Amino acid sequence: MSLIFWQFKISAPKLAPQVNIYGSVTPDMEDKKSVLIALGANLTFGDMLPEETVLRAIRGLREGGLHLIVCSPLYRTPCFPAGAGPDYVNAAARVAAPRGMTAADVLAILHAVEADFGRKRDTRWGMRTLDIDLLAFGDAVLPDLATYRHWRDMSTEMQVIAAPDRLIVPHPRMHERAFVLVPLGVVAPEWLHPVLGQSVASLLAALPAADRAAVQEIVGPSAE
Ligand code: A4P
Ligand code: MG
Repeated sequence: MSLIFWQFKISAPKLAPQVNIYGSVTPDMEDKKSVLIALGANLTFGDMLPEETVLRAIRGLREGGLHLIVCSPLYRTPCFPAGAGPDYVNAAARVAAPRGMTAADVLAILHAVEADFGRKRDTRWGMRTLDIDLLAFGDAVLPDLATYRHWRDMSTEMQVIAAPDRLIVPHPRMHERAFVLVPLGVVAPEWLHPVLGQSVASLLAALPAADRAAVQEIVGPSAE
């Protein structure tokens, strides 16, 4: 446990943003694409607190075959929609995928890690022990621009009841959420949204200041 927190502390932005904390990307890894991942949890899994679940899930990404390039600190964030449950713990990671791995392959790894941490899909936007979303797979727009726009432009009322039956990339709501963009701003501030044409840093700056301020970094215990 302390080792995981140590890794988390090393990756904290004040110390060393964009540091490759897990060694070099090997030649069989595709390093050019930004594969960006968001993690969130707001329910305990057994006696495991959401903080620990998220940290262990980040390690699970590696065990699933992804190479972790950098991860953000953990953040405590108010539940969206407001009042629908306890605060969340959120984080983001930038990973490299082995050459030839598709976005669907990456999503399958994310789902396997979610399952390891007791994820159940009962309610859309419901409370969860762990949610891992594929935010971006380089500059891919999947399955196509029209389908991406359909999900992005859906009314909030429809979003609550309708879940996509296929992978949509970039994640259709990533650009409007401080709980996604604040952690992502640490690991990939310059990534350009392939449809909106804006960087993570500029999407983040466009959010209401109150939304950004509500995302609070969690300071882990020291490694000593
Ligand atoms: N799916 C399609 N595209 C993707 C993608 N890019 N990444 C599919 C991940 N999954 C994708 O997802 C529903 C279906 O979308 C799945 O079949 C998946 O294969 P889900 O994870 O089962 O359901 P969900 O988590 O309710 O949907 P989603 O889209 O992940 O929800 P959101 O929009 O991420 O909202 N408040 C705070 N503070 N922090 C949070 O992290 N998260 C949510 C979930 C709500 N409120 C929150 C947070
Ligand atoms: Mg999800």
